[in-house]
Amino acid sequence: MRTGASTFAEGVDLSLYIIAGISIFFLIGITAVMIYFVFRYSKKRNPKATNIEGSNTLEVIWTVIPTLLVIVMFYYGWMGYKPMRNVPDDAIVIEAYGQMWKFSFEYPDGKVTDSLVVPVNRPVKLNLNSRDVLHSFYIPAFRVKEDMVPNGENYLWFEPNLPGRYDILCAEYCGQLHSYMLSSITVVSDAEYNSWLTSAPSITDEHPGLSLLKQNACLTCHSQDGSKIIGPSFKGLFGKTEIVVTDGQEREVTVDETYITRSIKEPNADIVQGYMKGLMVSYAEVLSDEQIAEIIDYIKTLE
Ligand SMILES: [Cu+2]
Repeated sequence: MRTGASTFAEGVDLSLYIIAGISIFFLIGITAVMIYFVFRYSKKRNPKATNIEGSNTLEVIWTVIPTLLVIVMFYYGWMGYKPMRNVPDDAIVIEAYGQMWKFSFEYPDGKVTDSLVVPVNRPVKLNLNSRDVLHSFYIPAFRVKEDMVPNGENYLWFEPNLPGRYDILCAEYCGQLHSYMLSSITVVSDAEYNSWLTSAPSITDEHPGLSLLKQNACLTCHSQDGSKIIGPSFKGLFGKTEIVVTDGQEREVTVDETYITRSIKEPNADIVQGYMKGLMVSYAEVLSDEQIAEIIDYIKTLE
């Protein structure tokens, strides 16, 4: 039976089936014996309680058998896990970044993307980085999951063996929009991979302001098409008149450079009517003034 889409799938699934099998066997066995005892030794059938003295034979049996079983579970678990920590030397190395709330990837040639494309039957190593809090990088179809630790180093690798498109998820609750942390990995032939590498646009070919919005996951909360997500849309924002709440007082502002800059650096100073306070953190330390200028320049184009 074919399971999963990487060379790890077989080992991981085998250990899952063995552990689940043993657990189900004991769940059914223990429940059955328990129900039998309830009837067989009820007060009606067994009015006088029996005093049972110890039994060495039984003690040995229920010590030795479970010990052997947990050793079996450990063995298969270990055999499934061990190859995951030994990266082949010829693996393609890609930097993977997690941040609230998106993933991004940097290929060896500097190409930056928000989803992965990899060739089939080739080992791929991902260096896992976090730009803010703990995230967990999870590709269910490949049976791999590892934490992305801020200021820490971690990695995972896999060898996809079935072309297709698979989900990438964050498996560690990382804040309000954790469930928006979705990406995908597409497994293609060697030839398709090479042409994708050279032809598909990198995020770096875009307007630098848009790249910054993507890299900093701004677009998770601010749409570009006028739809309302968590924060106001960027569409038609520049030059617009907004009613904002400042220190509990409503006031009217015209969206200009100063207003956008302040909203990026002190997002909770002015809250646009109809939106919630406290959902955005300050980007004063993250974005330089030049970068903020690029973003504003890009927002101006969204009429
Ligand atoms: Cu996350």
